[in-house]
Amino acid sequence: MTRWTFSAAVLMAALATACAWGQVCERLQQAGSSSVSIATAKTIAAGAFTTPEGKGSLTSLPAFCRVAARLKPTSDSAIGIEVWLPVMGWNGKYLAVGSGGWGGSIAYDAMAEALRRGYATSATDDGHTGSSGSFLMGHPEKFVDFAYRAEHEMTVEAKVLIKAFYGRDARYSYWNGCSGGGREGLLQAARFPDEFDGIIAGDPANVRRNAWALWLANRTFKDPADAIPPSKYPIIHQAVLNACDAKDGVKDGLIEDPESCQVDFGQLACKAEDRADCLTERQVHTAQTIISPATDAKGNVYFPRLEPGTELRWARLAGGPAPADLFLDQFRYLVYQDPNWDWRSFDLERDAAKANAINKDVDELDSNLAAFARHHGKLLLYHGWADQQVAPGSTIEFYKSVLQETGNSADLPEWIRLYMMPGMGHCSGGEGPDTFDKIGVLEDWVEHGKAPKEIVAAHRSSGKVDRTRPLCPYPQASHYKGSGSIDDAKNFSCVSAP
Ligand SMILES: [Ca+2]
Repeated sequence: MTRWTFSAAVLMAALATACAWGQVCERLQQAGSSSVSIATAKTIAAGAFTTPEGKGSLTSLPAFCRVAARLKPTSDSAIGIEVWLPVMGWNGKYLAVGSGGWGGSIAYDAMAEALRRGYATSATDDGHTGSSGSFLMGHPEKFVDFAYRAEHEMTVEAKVLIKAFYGRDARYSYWNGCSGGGREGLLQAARFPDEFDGIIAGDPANVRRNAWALWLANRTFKDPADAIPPSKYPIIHQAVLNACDAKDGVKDGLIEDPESCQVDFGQLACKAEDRADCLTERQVHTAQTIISPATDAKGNVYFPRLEPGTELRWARLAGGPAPADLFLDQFRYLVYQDPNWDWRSFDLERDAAKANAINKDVDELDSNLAAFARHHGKLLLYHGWADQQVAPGSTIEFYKSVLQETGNSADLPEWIRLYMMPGMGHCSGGEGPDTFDKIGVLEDWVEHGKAPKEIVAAHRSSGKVDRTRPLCPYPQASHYKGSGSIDDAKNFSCVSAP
C-alpha cells in the first residue's frame, strides 16, 4: 500500500467510526421518558463550540456527543441539563461540575475543561434560568431542585446516557464544584453517598452566609457614616500585614494563620479631621466589626468572621450601598416571599432562625457523611483564607463536625482532607497561590490510593507563575525552612500547628 492509500484508508476508517458514533449519539434522542425530554443529541466536531446562550466560544474541544435535556421529577420542575460525551479518547470516567450562586445557567467552561481531560461530563442549571433567586417565590419544589434534586437527577440521567452511548458504565464518578457548587457537592455526599467516588468541594457557600452578610450590611453601611470608602482599603490591608504577616516566619504578604491574627485598627484613627490616610472613629469600629464573628444579642456566635488579609476585597460584603442580590435573595424571595422586603429591618436572632428553619433538611449542610466514607468516597475540601464572601472558618467548623459525626480521631483521616489556602480569595484570585491540579489530586487518591499530603499550588501574574507554595492538609500549615527563595515551594514544608 502506498503512503497515500494508507493515509486515505486511515482517514476513511476514522470517518466511518465518527459516522457510526454520530448515529449512536443521535439515537440518544430517543432515550427520553415521561420525566426526561431530550432536546438535542448531536455530534459536535472537534474544535470550537459556541454555547447556546451565545455567551462565548469554547475552543480546543475534542469531538463530542452533546445531549441537552429537560428533567421533570415534579410537576413544578424544569431542570435543564447538558451531558457531553467524548466521541474518541474517552478516559472511561464521569465528572459532574457544579454551579455557583443561585445557579440558573450551565457551567460550560467547567464542562469544557472536563471534556479536554477525556471525561464524560455534565452540568445543570439547577432547575431555573437566570442568576436571580426570584424563582424561589411560590415554588417550594424549585427550591428543592436548586438545593440537591437537580444535581442528583442530572447525575442519574448522565449515567444512563453514558451507559447508552458507550455500552458500559463509567469506571469512576466525580464531582467538582466551588462556592455554590462546593455546597452542592457536600449535599450530594450526604444524601446520595453512593453517587460519587470522589468529590471536590471548594469554598462551600454555607447557606448561613446570607444572614451573616445582612448582619454585616446593617453594621457596616446602612448608616453611611459607618461606611469605609474602598480607597481606604489599602492602608487597612497594610496595617494588617504589619501586624500579622511576619508572625508565620516569613514576610511574604500572606498570613498563614489568620485565626491567630488580631489587629487594633485604633492605630489608624484620624488625629483630627477625616483624611484619605486615616479612619474616622466610626470607621475604626466598622473595620473591627468586619473581622469579628456575627453574634446575636446574647453573644452567641452565628457565623465566623471575615479573616484579616481580606481588606482589599471588603467591598463585596461591606461596600454598600445595598447588599448584593446574591445575599439578599434568600430573605426577600425565600424567607419572606416579598420582593420589597427591606434588608434594613434585618434582625439576626429573628431572621436567621426563620431562614434556618426553611433551609434545614433542604439546603443546609449536613455533616453526617459516614455513609459516604463507608462507600470509600474521598472528599477534597479547600477554602481560601482570604475569601471575601464566605467566611473560611465555616468550612473548618464543617470539617471538624464531619470528623466528630463519623467518629474519626485520626489527625489526617484517609477519606477526607481540608486545604486552607493562604491569601486566596473566593475560589480563586487574591494574593496567594490559587491554582492546583484538583482533579489530578482526586484521581491519585481514588484510583491509586494515594491520599494527598503536601500539594503544590501556584500564583500567577500576567499568566506567568511567580510563586509556588505547598498547601498543607489542615490542621498542618506550611513553614519556611529558613533559606532559599520564598517563591519556591521546595523551601517550605508542612508542619503541625504548635
Ligand atoms: Ca507571612
